Amino acid sequence: MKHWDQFLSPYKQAVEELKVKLKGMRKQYEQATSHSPIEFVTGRVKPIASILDKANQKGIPLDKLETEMQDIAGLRMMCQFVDDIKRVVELLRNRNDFEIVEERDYISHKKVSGYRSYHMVIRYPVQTINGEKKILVEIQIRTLAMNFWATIEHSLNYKYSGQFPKDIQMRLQRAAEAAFRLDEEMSLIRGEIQEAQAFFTKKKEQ
Ligand code: 0O2
Repeated sequence: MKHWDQFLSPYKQAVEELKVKLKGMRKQYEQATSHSPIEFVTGRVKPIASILDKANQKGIPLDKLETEMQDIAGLRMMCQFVDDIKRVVELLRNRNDFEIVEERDYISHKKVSGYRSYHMVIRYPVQTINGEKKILVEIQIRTLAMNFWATIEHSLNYKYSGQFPKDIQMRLQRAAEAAFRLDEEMSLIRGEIQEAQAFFTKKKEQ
């Protein structure tokens, strides 16, 4: 247990630091009173049981976790509109406090399950008492609709241990399709939504 605490400690630090930094990006948009492409940010360190399950499933030896499991530290950035995702990706590419290792675009190429999201794997430097340690962190960028679908599918996945009955699988694919259409529809009325939001923000300030 002590070993896990030690192993996970820089991951916890990376998640905490990145939460502050990425939430800070949203704050800056708020201060500039311009539409924020970031709606909210969450972060977590993968629970030990999930690390062990995934290592087992993917045949990753435990002494290779650091280099082969990219999502022990995970951040999620939720956006209102699909177009916001591109802006967030650009914002992340322009930062110089980490290095991008890999990008996976499951929006242009959705997964068979119906999953859509943009994944960016970064190498993030954490300062420790023993010097700098570079940690792999996965940032998932998705719309609220993509997040709604993924969250529910993920909990069902636990229930069925990844083996969905055929009808549930089909319904989930239909739900993914509906989430996709919802995103499209929202994009079409984006101008209206943003005008209304600007109106309410002004009203709150009065
Ligand atoms: P958690 O912490 O429970 O969310 P793989 O795991 O084989 O899919 P890989 O190489 O690890 O692939 O990387 P990938 O697919 O880029 O990222 C894995 C993470 O993306 C998953 O983490 C999920 O968070 C998310 N994800 C990927 N596919 C799906 C999907 O079909 N449905 C949902 N709901 N989420 C998905 P974990 O490992 O599930 O961990």
